Amino acid sequence: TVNITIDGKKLQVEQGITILEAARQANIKIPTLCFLKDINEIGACRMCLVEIKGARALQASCVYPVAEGLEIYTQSPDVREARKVTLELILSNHDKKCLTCVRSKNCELQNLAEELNIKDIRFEGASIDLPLDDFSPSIVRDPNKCVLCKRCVSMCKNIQTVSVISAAERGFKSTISCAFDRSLEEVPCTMCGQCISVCPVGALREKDDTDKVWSALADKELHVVVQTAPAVRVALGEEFGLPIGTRVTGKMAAALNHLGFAKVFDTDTAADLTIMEEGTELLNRIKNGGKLPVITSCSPGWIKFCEHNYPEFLENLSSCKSPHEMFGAVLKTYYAEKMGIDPKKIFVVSVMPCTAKKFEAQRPELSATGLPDVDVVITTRELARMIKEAGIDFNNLEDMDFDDPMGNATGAGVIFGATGGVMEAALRTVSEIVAGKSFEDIEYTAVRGIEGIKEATVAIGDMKVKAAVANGLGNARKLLDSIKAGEAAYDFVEIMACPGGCVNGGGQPIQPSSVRSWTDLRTERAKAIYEEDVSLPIRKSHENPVIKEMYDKYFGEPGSHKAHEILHTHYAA
Ligand code: HC1
Ligand code: SF4
Repeated sequence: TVNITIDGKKLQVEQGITILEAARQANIKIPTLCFLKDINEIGACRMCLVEIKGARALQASCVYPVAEGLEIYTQSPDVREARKVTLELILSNHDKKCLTCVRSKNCELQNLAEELNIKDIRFEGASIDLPLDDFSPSIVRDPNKCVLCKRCVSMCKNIQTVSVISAAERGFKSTISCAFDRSLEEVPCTMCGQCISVCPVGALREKDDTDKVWSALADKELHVVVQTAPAVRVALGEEFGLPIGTRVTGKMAAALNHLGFAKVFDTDTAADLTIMEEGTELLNRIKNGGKLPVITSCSPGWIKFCEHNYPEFLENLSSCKSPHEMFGAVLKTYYAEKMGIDPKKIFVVSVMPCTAKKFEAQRPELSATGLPDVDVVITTRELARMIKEAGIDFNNLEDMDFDDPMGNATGAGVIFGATGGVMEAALRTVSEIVAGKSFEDIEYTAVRGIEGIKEATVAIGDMKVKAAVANGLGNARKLLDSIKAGEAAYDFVEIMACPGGCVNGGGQPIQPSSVRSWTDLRTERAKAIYEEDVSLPIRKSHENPVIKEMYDKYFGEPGSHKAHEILHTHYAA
Protein backbone atom coordinates (compact mmCIF):
# COMPACT_ATOMS: atom_id res chain seq x y z
CA THR A 1 0.00 0.00 0.00
CA VAL A 2 0.91 3.65 -0.33
CA ASN A 3 -0.06 6.72 1.70
CA ILE A 4 -1.70 9.60 -0.11
CA THR A 5 -4.00 12.47 0.72
CA ILE A 6 -7.00 13.46 -1.31
CA ASP A 7 -8.61 16.81 -0.49
CA GLY A 8 -6.79 16.73 2.85
CA LYS A 9 -8.06 13.24 3.70
CA LYS A 10 -5.24 10.82 4.60
CA LEU A 11 -5.63 7.47 2.85
CA GLN A 12 -3.84 4.17 2.57
CA VAL A 13 -4.49 2.63 -0.81
CA GLU A 14 -3.29 -0.27 -2.89
CA GLN A 15 -0.26 0.42 -5.03
CA GLY A 16 -0.88 0.48 -8.77
CA ILE A 17 -4.45 1.76 -8.72
CA THR A 18 -5.30 5.08 -10.30
CA ILE A 19 -6.13 8.30 -8.49
CA LEU A 20 -9.66 7.96 -9.82
CA GLU A 21 -10.05 4.57 -8.20
CA ALA A 22 -8.46 5.70 -4.93
CA ALA A 23 -10.83 8.66 -4.78
CA ARG A 24 -13.77 6.42 -5.43
CA GLN A 25 -12.76 4.17 -2.54
CA ALA A 26 -12.77 7.27 -0.34
CA ASN A 27 -16.22 8.25 -1.62
CA ILE A 28 -14.85 11.23 -3.48
CA LYS A 29 -16.47 11.49 -6.87
CA ILE A 30 -14.37 12.68 -9.78
CA PRO A 31 -16.32 13.30 -12.98
CA THR A 32 -15.38 11.23 -16.04
CA LEU A 33 -16.55 10.97 -19.61
CA CYS A 34 -14.24 8.83 -21.76
CA PHE A 35 -13.29 6.48 -18.94
CA LEU A 36 -14.71 2.95 -18.91
CA LYS A 37 -12.84 0.53 -16.72
CA ASP A 38 -10.89 -2.20 -18.52
CA ILE A 39 -12.28 -1.03 -21.85
CA ASN A 40 -11.27 2.59 -22.36
CA GLU A 41 -8.65 4.01 -20.02
CA ILE A 42 -7.01 6.60 -22.22
CA GLY A 43 -7.23 9.92 -20.34
CA ALA A 44 -8.45 11.66 -23.46
CA CYS A 45 -11.42 13.79 -22.46
CA ARG A 46 -9.76 15.63 -19.55
CA MET A 47 -12.93 15.67 -17.46
CA CYS A 48 -11.24 13.84 -14.61
CA LEU A 49 -8.42 16.33 -14.13
CA VAL A 50 -7.01 16.76 -10.63
CA GLU A 51 -4.32 18.93 -9.14
CA ILE A 52 -1.26 17.17 -7.73
CA LYS A 53 0.98 19.14 -5.43
CA GLY A 54 4.30 19.78 -7.14
CA ALA A 55 3.15 18.70 -10.61
CA ARG A 56 3.41 21.29 -13.35
CA ALA A 57 0.01 20.69 -14.91
CA LEU A 58 -3.35 19.21 -13.98
CA GLN A 59 -3.41 15.45 -14.51
CA ALA A 60 -6.02 12.97 -15.77
CA SER A 61 -6.86 10.92 -12.70
CA CYS A 62 -8.18 7.93 -14.66
CA VAL A 63 -4.69 7.05 -15.88
CA TYR A 64 -2.46 8.54 -13.16
CA PRO A 65 -1.27 5.89 -10.72
CA VAL A 66 -1.07 6.61 -7.00
CA ALA A 67 2.39 6.90 -5.43
CA GLU A 68 3.70 7.34 -1.92
CA GLY A 69 3.11 10.82 -0.55
CA LEU A 70 0.91 12.16 -3.37
CA GLU A 71 -1.15 15.16 -2.33
CA ILE A 72 -4.19 15.41 -4.57
CA TYR A 73 -6.86 18.09 -4.89
CA THR A 74 -10.04 17.19 -6.74
CA GLN A 75 -11.97 20.41 -6.21
CA SER A 76 -9.46 23.28 -6.34
CA PRO A 77 -10.50 26.42 -8.26
CA ASP A 78 -8.13 25.52 -11.12
CA VAL A 79 -9.56 22.02 -11.36
CA ARG A 80 -13.15 23.22 -11.32
CA GLU A 81 -12.52 25.85 -13.96
CA ALA A 82 -10.58 23.44 -16.21
CA ARG A 83 -13.37 20.87 -16.09
CA LYS A 84 -16.01 23.48 -16.85
CA VAL A 85 -14.05 24.79 -19.81
CA THR A 86 -13.59 21.26 -21.14
CA LEU A 87 -17.25 20.46 -20.76
CA GLU A 88 -18.42 23.74 -22.26
CA LEU A 89 -16.17 23.13 -25.26
CA ILE A 90 -17.67 19.68 -25.77
CA LEU A 91 -21.16 21.14 -25.39
CA SER A 92 -20.41 24.05 -27.72
CA ASN A 93 -20.72 21.96 -30.86
CA HIS A 94 -22.83 19.14 -29.50
CA ASP A 95 -26.23 18.58 -31.04
CA LYS A 96 -28.15 19.54 -27.90
CA LYS A 97 -31.61 18.33 -28.86
CA CYS A 98 -31.89 16.58 -25.52
CA LEU A 99 -35.67 16.56 -25.36
CA THR A 100 -35.93 14.19 -28.28
CA CYS A 101 -32.71 12.26 -27.69
CA VAL A 102 -33.04 8.53 -27.06
CA ARG A 103 -30.58 8.89 -24.19
CA SER A 104 -32.26 11.79 -22.42
CA LYS A 105 -32.17 11.13 -18.67
CA ASN A 106 -29.63 8.37 -19.25
CA CYS A 107 -26.89 10.47 -20.82
CA GLU A 108 -23.51 10.87 -19.23
CA LEU A 109 -22.97 14.25 -20.89
CA GLN A 110 -26.31 15.61 -19.71
CA ASN A 111 -25.53 14.38 -16.20
CA LEU A 112 -22.13 16.04 -16.23
CA ALA A 113 -23.66 19.33 -17.31
CA GLU A 114 -26.00 19.10 -14.36
CA GLU A 115 -23.38 17.98 -11.87
CA LEU A 116 -20.93 20.67 -12.89
CA ASN A 117 -23.71 23.24 -12.75
CA ILE A 118 -23.26 24.43 -16.31
CA LYS A 119 -25.80 27.15 -16.92
CA ASP A 120 -24.13 29.02 -19.70
CA ILE A 121 -21.90 27.86 -22.53
CA ARG A 122 -19.22 30.47 -23.02
CA PHE A 123 -17.86 29.20 -26.31
CA GLU A 124 -20.90 28.63 -28.50
CA GLY A 125 -19.26 27.01 -31.54
CA ALA A 126 -20.40 26.17 -35.01
CA SER A 127 -22.62 23.16 -34.66
CA ILE A 128 -21.64 20.23 -36.79
CA ASP A 129 -24.11 18.88 -39.26
CA LEU A 130 -22.98 15.49 -40.48
CA PRO A 131 -25.24 12.92 -42.13
CA LEU A 132 -26.84 10.21 -40.02
CA ASP A 133 -25.77 6.64 -40.75
CA ASP A 134 -29.01 4.69 -40.51
CA PHE A 135 -28.52 2.18 -43.31
CA SER A 136 -27.83 -0.77 -41.05
CA PRO A 137 -30.88 -2.77 -39.97
CA SER A 138 -29.53 -2.73 -36.41
CA ILE A 139 -27.39 0.30 -35.58
CA VAL A 140 -27.85 4.03 -36.09
CA ARG A 141 -24.84 6.34 -35.83
CA ASP A 142 -25.36 10.06 -35.28
CA PRO A 143 -21.97 11.78 -35.53
CA ASN A 144 -23.49 15.09 -34.42
CA LYS A 145 -23.94 13.70 -30.94
CA CYS A 146 -20.52 12.08 -30.76
CA VAL A 147 -18.18 13.35 -28.02
CA LEU A 148 -15.10 11.53 -29.40
CA CYS A 149 -14.61 9.55 -26.21
CA LYS A 150 -13.55 6.48 -28.25
CA ARG A 151 -15.34 4.04 -25.98
CA CYS A 152 -17.05 2.48 -29.01
CA VAL A 153 -13.76 2.30 -30.88
CA SER A 154 -12.06 0.47 -28.02
CA MET A 155 -14.97 -1.91 -27.62
CA CYS A 156 -15.13 -2.75 -31.31
CA LYS A 157 -11.37 -3.04 -31.73
CA ASN A 158 -10.02 -4.46 -28.48
CA ILE A 159 -12.89 -6.52 -27.08
CA GLN A 160 -14.74 -7.60 -30.21
CA THR A 161 -11.68 -7.47 -32.53
CA VAL A 162 -13.92 -6.28 -35.33
CA SER A 163 -12.36 -2.81 -35.77
CA VAL A 164 -14.83 -1.28 -38.16
CA ILE A 165 -15.04 2.11 -36.46
CA SER A 166 -12.12 4.39 -35.76
CA ALA A 167 -11.19 7.98 -35.15
CA ALA A 168 -10.61 9.83 -38.39
CA GLU A 169 -7.87 12.32 -37.60
CA ARG A 170 -9.01 15.59 -39.04
CA GLY A 171 -8.14 17.99 -36.25
CA PHE A 172 -11.10 20.07 -35.15
CA LYS A 173 -13.29 18.14 -37.56
CA SER A 174 -12.22 14.76 -36.27
CA THR A 175 -15.00 12.19 -36.11
CA ILE A 176 -15.53 8.54 -35.35
CA SER A 177 -16.42 6.75 -38.54
CA CYS A 178 -15.93 3.72 -40.71
CA ALA A 179 -13.11 3.64 -43.26
CA PHE A 180 -13.76 5.83 -46.32
CA ASP A 181 -16.86 7.22 -44.64
CA ARG A 182 -18.76 4.07 -45.41
CA SER A 183 -21.94 3.11 -43.60
CA LEU A 184 -21.86 0.40 -40.94
CA GLU A 185 -24.04 -1.49 -43.42
CA GLU A 186 -21.16 -1.62 -45.91
CA VAL A 187 -18.38 -2.79 -43.59
CA PRO A 188 -17.96 -6.11 -41.74
CA CYS A 189 -19.84 -4.82 -38.66
CA THR A 190 -21.39 -7.75 -36.80
CA MET A 191 -24.27 -5.59 -35.52
CA CYS A 192 -23.52 -6.84 -32.00
CA GLY A 193 -24.38 -3.41 -30.59
CA GLN A 194 -21.65 -3.48 -27.99
CA CYS A 195 -20.62 -0.03 -29.21
CA ILE A 196 -24.09 1.23 -28.28
CA SER A 197 -23.82 -0.24 -24.79
CA VAL A 198 -20.70 1.79 -24.07
CA CYS A 199 -21.68 5.05 -25.77
CA PRO A 200 -22.14 7.71 -23.06
CA VAL A 201 -24.48 9.77 -25.26
CA GLY A 202 -26.95 9.31 -28.09
CA ALA A 203 -24.37 8.97 -30.87
CA LEU A 204 -25.06 5.25 -31.21
CA ARG A 205 -28.46 3.65 -30.85
CA GLU A 206 -30.49 0.78 -32.20
CA LYS A 207 -32.74 1.15 -35.20
CA ASP A 208 -36.05 1.84 -33.50
CA ASP A 209 -38.75 -0.53 -34.76
CA THR A 210 -41.41 0.23 -32.19
CA ASP A 211 -43.61 1.98 -34.78
CA LYS A 212 -43.86 -1.26 -36.73
CA VAL A 213 -45.06 -3.02 -33.58
CA TRP A 214 -47.61 -0.30 -32.76
CA SER A 215 -49.00 -0.49 -36.31
CA ALA A 216 -49.28 -4.26 -36.17
CA LEU A 217 -51.04 -4.05 -32.81
CA ALA A 218 -53.52 -1.58 -34.28
CA ASP A 219 -54.26 -3.81 -37.27
CA LYS A 220 -57.41 -5.78 -36.47
CA GLU A 221 -56.65 -8.26 -39.27
CA LEU A 222 -53.46 -9.47 -37.64
CA HIS A 223 -52.85 -12.00 -34.89
CA VAL A 224 -49.88 -10.34 -33.21
CA VAL A 225 -47.78 -12.66 -31.10
CA VAL A 226 -44.79 -11.69 -28.99
CA GLN A 227 -41.95 -13.79 -27.59
CA THR A 228 -39.29 -12.71 -25.13
CA ALA A 229 -35.69 -13.89 -24.98
CA PRO A 230 -34.25 -15.44 -21.82
CA ALA A 231 -32.05 -12.45 -20.99
CA VAL A 232 -34.73 -9.76 -21.28
CA ARG A 233 -36.47 -10.71 -18.02
CA VAL A 234 -33.33 -10.21 -15.93
CA ALA A 235 -32.57 -6.72 -17.27
CA LEU A 236 -35.82 -5.00 -18.24
CA GLY A 237 -36.36 -3.92 -14.62
CA GLU A 238 -33.29 -1.68 -14.82
CA GLU A 239 -35.23 0.57 -17.21
CA PHE A 240 -37.73 1.11 -14.40
CA GLY A 241 -35.19 1.82 -11.68
CA LEU A 242 -35.04 -1.68 -10.23
CA PRO A 243 -31.67 -3.01 -9.02
CA ILE A 244 -29.41 -4.79 -11.50
CA GLY A 245 -30.18 -8.50 -11.43
CA THR A 246 -33.89 -8.18 -10.59
CA ARG A 247 -36.07 -10.80 -12.28
CA VAL A 248 -39.24 -9.31 -13.73
CA THR A 249 -40.56 -12.26 -15.73
CA GLY A 250 -44.14 -11.98 -14.47
CA LYS A 251 -44.34 -8.20 -14.78
CA MET A 252 -42.90 -8.39 -18.28
CA ALA A 253 -45.55 -10.90 -19.34
CA ALA A 254 -48.21 -8.69 -17.78
CA ALA A 255 -46.93 -5.57 -19.55
CA LEU A 256 -46.95 -7.35 -22.91
CA ASN A 257 -50.48 -8.51 -22.25
CA HIS A 258 -51.52 -4.92 -21.45
CA LEU A 259 -49.88 -3.73 -24.66
CA GLY A 260 -52.42 -5.85 -26.52
CA PHE A 261 -50.50 -8.81 -27.91
CA ALA A 262 -52.82 -11.72 -28.71
CA LYS A 263 -50.36 -14.17 -27.18
CA VAL A 264 -47.33 -13.67 -24.98
CA PHE A 265 -44.86 -16.50 -25.49
CA ASP A 266 -41.44 -17.31 -24.15
CA THR A 267 -38.44 -17.81 -26.43
CA ASP A 268 -37.20 -20.22 -23.77
CA THR A 269 -39.73 -22.75 -25.07
CA ALA A 270 -38.04 -22.61 -28.44
CA ALA A 271 -34.66 -22.81 -26.74
CA ASP A 272 -35.84 -26.20 -25.46
CA LEU A 273 -36.74 -27.12 -29.02
CA THR A 274 -33.30 -25.97 -30.19
CA ILE A 275 -31.69 -28.25 -27.64
CA MET A 276 -33.61 -31.25 -28.97
CA GLU A 277 -32.50 -30.51 -32.52
CA GLU A 278 -28.95 -29.43 -31.73
CA GLY A 279 -28.36 -32.29 -29.30
CA THR A 280 -29.51 -34.76 -31.94
CA GLU A 281 -27.31 -33.08 -34.54
CA LEU A 282 -24.29 -33.30 -32.23
CA LEU A 283 -24.83 -36.99 -31.52
CA ASN A 284 -25.34 -37.71 -35.22
CA ARG A 285 -22.20 -35.89 -36.23
CA ILE A 286 -20.17 -37.68 -33.57
CA LYS A 287 -21.56 -41.09 -34.56
CA ASN A 288 -21.45 -40.59 -38.32
CA GLY A 289 -18.12 -38.84 -38.67
CA GLY A 290 -19.71 -35.47 -39.43
CA LYS A 291 -18.00 -32.09 -39.22
CA LEU A 292 -16.69 -31.40 -35.71
CA PRO A 293 -16.73 -29.38 -33.62
CA VAL A 294 -20.39 -28.51 -33.91
CA ILE A 295 -20.50 -24.77 -33.23
CA THR A 296 -23.67 -23.14 -31.92
CA SER A 297 -25.52 -20.86 -34.30
CA CYS A 298 -27.92 -18.90 -32.11
CA SER A 299 -25.94 -15.66 -31.86
CA PRO A 300 -26.41 -13.72 -35.11
CA GLY A 301 -23.50 -11.37 -34.38
CA TRP A 302 -21.29 -14.43 -34.15
CA ILE A 303 -22.70 -15.83 -37.42
CA LYS A 304 -21.91 -12.59 -39.20
CA PHE A 305 -18.43 -12.50 -37.67
CA CYS A 306 -17.89 -16.07 -38.86
CA GLU A 307 -19.04 -15.21 -42.37
CA HIS A 308 -16.67 -12.25 -42.63
CA ASN A 309 -13.65 -13.62 -40.80
CA TYR A 310 -13.78 -17.43 -40.56
CA PRO A 311 -15.73 -18.75 -43.55
CA GLU A 312 -13.80 -22.02 -43.20
CA PHE A 313 -15.86 -22.70 -40.05
CA LEU A 314 -19.28 -22.16 -41.64
CA GLU A 315 -19.73 -25.88 -42.20
CA ASN A 316 -19.12 -26.42 -38.49
CA LEU A 317 -22.11 -24.31 -37.53
CA SER A 318 -25.10 -26.16 -36.24
CA SER A 319 -27.82 -26.08 -38.87
CA CYS A 320 -30.34 -25.15 -36.18
CA LYS A 321 -32.03 -21.81 -36.51
CA SER A 322 -31.69 -19.69 -33.38
CA PRO A 323 -34.48 -20.26 -30.83
CA HIS A 324 -36.53 -17.15 -31.61
CA GLU A 325 -36.33 -17.94 -35.34
CA MET A 326 -37.41 -21.52 -34.63
CA PHE A 327 -40.30 -20.11 -32.64
CA GLY A 328 -41.31 -17.83 -35.51
CA ALA A 329 -41.21 -20.78 -37.89
CA VAL A 330 -43.25 -22.93 -35.49
CA LEU A 331 -45.82 -20.16 -35.03
CA LYS A 332 -46.38 -19.85 -38.77
CA THR A 333 -46.67 -23.63 -39.29
CA TYR A 334 -47.63 -25.88 -36.37
CA TYR A 335 -49.34 -23.20 -34.32
CA ALA A 336 -51.10 -21.71 -37.35
CA GLU A 337 -52.53 -25.15 -38.18
CA LYS A 338 -53.39 -25.93 -34.59
CA MET A 339 -55.21 -22.62 -34.10
CA GLY A 340 -56.66 -22.46 -37.62
CA ILE A 341 -55.06 -19.11 -38.41
CA ASP A 342 -53.70 -18.15 -41.83
CA PRO A 343 -49.91 -17.81 -41.39
CA LYS A 344 -50.02 -14.58 -43.39
CA LYS A 345 -52.15 -13.11 -40.60
CA ILE A 346 -49.68 -14.07 -37.90
CA PHE A 347 -47.28 -11.26 -37.00
CA VAL A 348 -44.37 -12.36 -34.83
CA VAL A 349 -42.56 -9.84 -32.64
CA SER A 350 -39.39 -10.90 -30.81
CA VAL A 351 -38.16 -8.95 -27.81
CA MET A 352 -34.43 -9.56 -27.68
CA PRO A 353 -31.43 -8.29 -25.71
CA CYS A 354 -29.70 -8.10 -29.06
CA THR A 355 -29.37 -5.67 -31.95
CA ALA A 356 -27.99 -8.27 -34.38
CA LYS A 357 -31.33 -10.13 -34.14
CA LYS A 358 -32.86 -7.28 -36.18
CA PHE A 359 -30.46 -8.14 -38.97
CA GLU A 360 -31.00 -11.87 -38.45
CA ALA A 361 -34.78 -11.56 -38.83
CA GLN A 362 -34.27 -10.10 -42.30
CA ARG A 363 -32.04 -12.94 -43.51
CA PRO A 364 -33.59 -14.79 -46.46
CA GLU A 365 -32.33 -18.09 -44.99
CA LEU A 366 -34.85 -17.76 -42.17
CA SER A 367 -38.18 -18.34 -43.82
CA ALA A 368 -39.99 -21.65 -43.38
CA THR A 369 -43.17 -20.60 -45.18
CA GLY A 370 -42.03 -18.02 -47.71
CA LEU A 371 -42.83 -15.39 -45.07
CA PRO A 372 -40.14 -14.17 -42.67
CA ASP A 373 -40.18 -16.44 -39.61
CA VAL A 374 -40.00 -13.35 -37.38
CA ASP A 375 -41.55 -10.07 -38.52
CA VAL A 376 -40.01 -7.51 -36.17
CA VAL A 377 -37.33 -7.59 -33.50
CA ILE A 378 -37.26 -4.98 -30.75
CA THR A 379 -34.64 -4.71 -28.05
CA THR A 380 -35.17 -4.72 -24.29
CA ARG A 381 -34.76 -0.93 -24.41
CA GLU A 382 -37.41 -0.54 -27.10
CA LEU A 383 -39.83 -2.66 -25.10
CA ALA A 384 -39.25 -0.39 -22.10
CA ARG A 385 -40.04 2.61 -24.29
CA MET A 386 -43.29 1.03 -25.44
CA ILE A 387 -44.29 0.25 -21.86
CA LYS A 388 -43.59 3.85 -20.84
CA GLU A 389 -45.40 5.25 -23.86
CA ALA A 390 -48.43 3.13 -23.03
CA GLY A 391 -48.51 4.61 -19.53
CA ILE A 392 -48.13 1.24 -17.85
CA ASP A 393 -47.04 1.43 -14.21
CA PHE A 394 -44.54 -1.37 -14.63
CA ASN A 395 -43.32 -1.72 -11.06
CA ASN A 396 -46.85 -2.15 -9.73
CA LEU A 397 -48.02 -4.74 -12.25
CA GLU A 398 -49.36 -8.02 -10.96
CA ASP A 399 -47.31 -10.94 -12.26
CA MET A 400 -48.77 -12.89 -15.16
CA ASP A 401 -47.78 -16.17 -16.81
CA PHE A 402 -46.89 -16.77 -20.40
CA ASP A 403 -49.79 -17.92 -22.55
CA ASP A 404 -50.87 -21.41 -23.50
CA PRO A 405 -50.53 -23.45 -25.60
CA MET A 406 -46.81 -22.72 -25.90
CA GLY A 407 -46.08 -21.03 -22.60
CA ASN A 408 -44.13 -23.74 -20.91
CA ALA A 409 -40.34 -23.56 -20.76
CA THR A 410 -37.66 -25.13 -18.64
CA GLY A 411 -34.63 -24.01 -16.67
CA ALA A 412 -32.54 -25.28 -19.57
CA GLY A 413 -34.25 -22.76 -21.83
CA VAL A 414 -33.67 -19.82 -19.54
CA ILE A 415 -29.94 -20.40 -19.04
CA PHE A 416 -29.42 -19.81 -22.76
CA GLY A 417 -29.23 -16.16 -21.74
CA ALA A 418 -25.84 -16.48 -20.02
CA THR A 419 -22.56 -17.58 -21.56
CA GLY A 420 -22.21 -21.37 -21.25
CA GLY A 421 -25.96 -21.82 -20.96
CA VAL A 422 -26.57 -23.36 -24.35
CA MET A 423 -23.76 -25.81 -23.68
CA GLU A 424 -25.12 -26.69 -20.24
CA ALA A 425 -28.68 -27.09 -21.52
CA ALA A 426 -27.45 -29.37 -24.30
CA LEU A 427 -25.39 -31.47 -21.90
CA ARG A 428 -28.37 -31.91 -19.58
CA THR A 429 -30.36 -33.42 -22.45
CA VAL A 430 -27.73 -35.28 -24.44
CA SER A 431 -26.34 -37.06 -21.39
CA GLU A 432 -29.79 -38.40 -20.48
CA ILE A 433 -30.73 -39.37 -24.01
CA VAL A 434 -27.53 -41.36 -24.40
CA ALA A 435 -27.76 -42.97 -20.97
CA GLY A 436 -31.49 -43.59 -21.25
CA LYS A 437 -31.97 -42.51 -17.67
CA SER A 438 -32.40 -39.38 -15.62
CA PHE A 439 -29.63 -37.69 -13.62
CA GLU A 440 -29.90 -35.62 -10.46
CA ASP A 441 -26.70 -33.72 -10.88
CA ILE A 442 -27.42 -31.37 -13.77
CA GLU A 443 -25.38 -28.28 -13.00
CA TYR A 444 -22.38 -28.06 -15.28
CA THR A 445 -20.57 -25.34 -13.37
CA ALA A 446 -17.36 -25.66 -15.42
CA VAL A 447 -19.07 -23.87 -18.30
CA ARG A 448 -20.54 -21.07 -16.15
CA GLY A 449 -18.99 -17.69 -15.39
CA ILE A 450 -17.56 -14.80 -17.35
CA GLU A 451 -14.14 -16.17 -18.16
CA GLY A 452 -13.53 -15.53 -21.87
CA ILE A 453 -12.92 -19.13 -22.85
CA LYS A 454 -14.08 -22.12 -20.79
CA GLU A 455 -13.36 -25.76 -21.45
CA ALA A 456 -14.77 -29.02 -20.12
CA THR A 457 -14.56 -32.68 -20.96
CA VAL A 458 -17.85 -34.39 -20.22
CA ALA A 459 -18.57 -38.09 -20.11
CA ILE A 460 -21.66 -38.89 -22.18
CA GLY A 461 -22.28 -42.63 -22.04
CA ASP A 462 -18.95 -44.08 -23.03
CA MET A 463 -17.97 -41.00 -25.06
CA LYS A 464 -15.83 -38.17 -23.78
CA VAL A 465 -17.22 -34.98 -25.27
CA LYS A 466 -14.73 -32.13 -25.40
CA ALA A 467 -16.50 -28.82 -25.06
CA ALA A 468 -15.47 -25.18 -25.22
CA VAL A 469 -17.38 -21.97 -24.64
CA ALA A 470 -16.31 -18.52 -25.83
CA ASN A 471 -18.05 -15.23 -25.11
CA GLY A 472 -17.19 -11.97 -26.82
CA LEU A 473 -15.87 -11.98 -30.36
CA GLY A 474 -12.25 -11.41 -29.34
CA ASN A 475 -12.41 -14.65 -27.37
CA ALA A 476 -14.15 -16.38 -30.27
CA ARG A 477 -11.25 -15.30 -32.48
CA LYS A 478 -8.71 -16.73 -30.01
CA LEU A 479 -10.56 -20.01 -29.75
CA LEU A 480 -10.98 -20.42 -33.50
CA ASP A 481 -7.35 -19.54 -34.10
CA SER A 482 -6.25 -22.23 -31.67
CA ILE A 483 -8.50 -24.80 -33.38
CA LYS A 484 -7.16 -23.72 -36.77
CA ALA A 485 -3.57 -24.01 -35.58
CA GLY A 486 -4.25 -27.54 -34.35
CA GLU A 487 -3.52 -26.50 -30.75
CA ALA A 488 -6.97 -27.50 -29.54
CA ALA A 489 -9.69 -29.88 -30.68
CA TYR A 490 -13.30 -30.02 -29.55
CA ASP A 491 -16.55 -31.79 -30.31
CA PHE A 492 -18.91 -29.02 -29.29
CA VAL A 493 -18.31 -25.29 -29.10
CA GLU A 494 -20.64 -22.53 -27.92
CA ILE A 495 -19.93 -19.01 -29.14
CA MET A 496 -21.83 -15.88 -28.15
CA ALA A 497 -20.92 -12.56 -29.73
CA CYS A 498 -21.41 -10.50 -26.61
CA PRO A 499 -19.11 -10.58 -23.57
CA GLY A 500 -21.04 -12.54 -20.94
CA GLY A 501 -23.57 -13.79 -23.49
CA CYS A 502 -27.07 -12.41 -24.09
CA VAL A 503 -27.43 -10.95 -20.58
CA ASN A 504 -24.95 -8.33 -21.74
CA GLY A 505 -26.33 -8.02 -25.26
CA GLY A 506 -26.18 -4.82 -27.27
CA GLY A 507 -29.93 -4.29 -26.83
CA GLN A 508 -29.96 -4.40 -23.05
CA PRO A 509 -30.49 -1.44 -20.70
CA ILE A 510 -27.49 0.88 -20.73
CA GLN A 511 -25.71 1.54 -17.49
CA PRO A 512 -23.39 4.55 -17.25
CA SER A 513 -19.66 4.14 -16.76
CA SER A 514 -20.08 5.17 -13.11
CA VAL A 515 -22.04 1.93 -12.60
CA ARG A 516 -20.62 -0.32 -15.30
CA SER A 517 -17.01 0.31 -14.35
CA TRP A 518 -17.53 -0.99 -10.83
CA THR A 519 -20.38 -3.50 -11.10
CA ASP A 520 -20.09 -6.55 -13.30
CA LEU A 521 -23.37 -6.44 -15.20
CA ARG A 522 -22.66 -9.83 -16.75
CA THR A 523 -22.34 -11.56 -13.39
CA GLU A 524 -25.28 -9.82 -11.72
CA ARG A 525 -27.68 -10.51 -14.56
CA ALA A 526 -26.40 -14.09 -14.97
CA LYS A 527 -27.06 -14.72 -11.26
CA ALA A 528 -30.71 -13.88 -11.89
CA ILE A 529 -30.75 -16.27 -14.86
CA TYR A 530 -29.49 -19.16 -12.72
CA GLU A 531 -31.97 -18.24 -9.97
CA GLU A 532 -34.76 -18.53 -12.49
CA ASP A 533 -33.41 -21.92 -13.61
CA VAL A 534 -33.52 -23.26 -10.06
CA SER A 535 -37.01 -21.83 -9.50
CA LEU A 536 -38.57 -23.75 -12.40
CA PRO A 537 -40.23 -27.13 -11.90
CA ILE A 538 -38.67 -28.62 -15.04
CA ARG A 539 -35.03 -27.97 -15.83
CA LYS A 540 -34.34 -30.23 -18.81
CA SER A 541 -35.50 -29.48 -22.34
CA HIS A 542 -36.53 -33.04 -23.22
CA GLU A 543 -38.96 -33.07 -20.29
CA ASN A 544 -40.88 -30.02 -21.51
CA PRO A 545 -44.45 -31.22 -22.22
CA VAL A 546 -44.98 -28.55 -24.89
CA ILE A 547 -41.96 -29.87 -26.78
CA LYS A 548 -43.04 -33.49 -26.37
CA GLU A 549 -46.43 -32.65 -27.80
CA MET A 550 -44.89 -30.77 -30.70
CA TYR A 551 -42.88 -33.85 -31.67
CA ASP A 552 -45.79 -36.25 -31.10
CA LYS A 553 -48.26 -34.24 -33.10
CA TYR A 554 -46.13 -32.55 -35.73
CA PHE A 555 -42.41 -33.08 -36.14
CA GLY A 556 -42.22 -36.79 -35.40
CA GLU A 557 -38.79 -36.90 -33.86
CA PRO A 558 -35.82 -34.56 -33.48
CA GLY A 559 -33.90 -34.30 -36.73
CA SER A 560 -36.87 -35.53 -38.80
CA HIS A 561 -37.37 -34.37 -42.38
CA LYS A 562 -40.12 -32.01 -41.29
CA ALA A 563 -37.99 -30.64 -38.46
CA HIS A 564 -35.24 -29.95 -40.97
CA GLU A 565 -37.58 -28.13 -43.32
CA ILE A 566 -38.90 -25.84 -40.64
CA LEU A 567 -36.30 -25.56 -37.88
CA HIS A 568 -32.98 -25.75 -39.69
CA THR A 569 -31.13 -23.58 -42.16
CA HIS A 570 -27.74 -23.29 -43.81
CA TYR A 571 -25.33 -20.38 -43.79
CA ALA A 572 -23.09 -20.58 -46.83
CA ALA A 573 -20.02 -18.52 -47.63
FE1 HC1 B 1 -30.23 -15.04 -26.67
FE2 HC1 B 1 -31.18 -17.08 -27.76
S1 HC1 B 1 -30.21 -17.05 -25.72
S2 HC1 B 1 -29.54 -15.85 -28.68
O1 HC1 B 1 -28.47 -15.39 -26.38
O2 HC1 B 1 -30.29 -18.71 -28.28
O3 HC1 B 1 -30.61 -12.49 -28.11
O4 HC1 B 1 -31.52 -13.93 -24.21
O5 HC1 B 1 -33.13 -15.09 -27.33
O6 HC1 B 1 -32.83 -16.84 -30.33
O7 HC1 B 1 -33.50 -18.53 -26.42
C1 HC1 B 1 -30.44 -13.38 -27.43
C2 HC1 B 1 -30.97 -14.28 -25.08
C3 HC1 B 1 -32.07 -15.48 -27.25
C4 HC1 B 1 -32.21 -16.99 -29.35
C5 HC1 B 1 -32.64 -18.05 -26.97
FE1 SF4 C 1 -18.28 -2.93 -33.82
FE2 SF4 C 1 -20.32 -4.41 -32.88
FE3 SF4 C 1 -20.55 -1.76 -33.01
FE4 SF4 C 1 -20.48 -3.19 -35.29
S1 SF4 C 1 -22.07 -3.24 -33.71
S2 SF4 C 1 -19.40 -1.29 -34.89
S3 SF4 C 1 -19.09 -4.83 -34.68
S4 SF4 C 1 -19.10 -2.92 -31.72
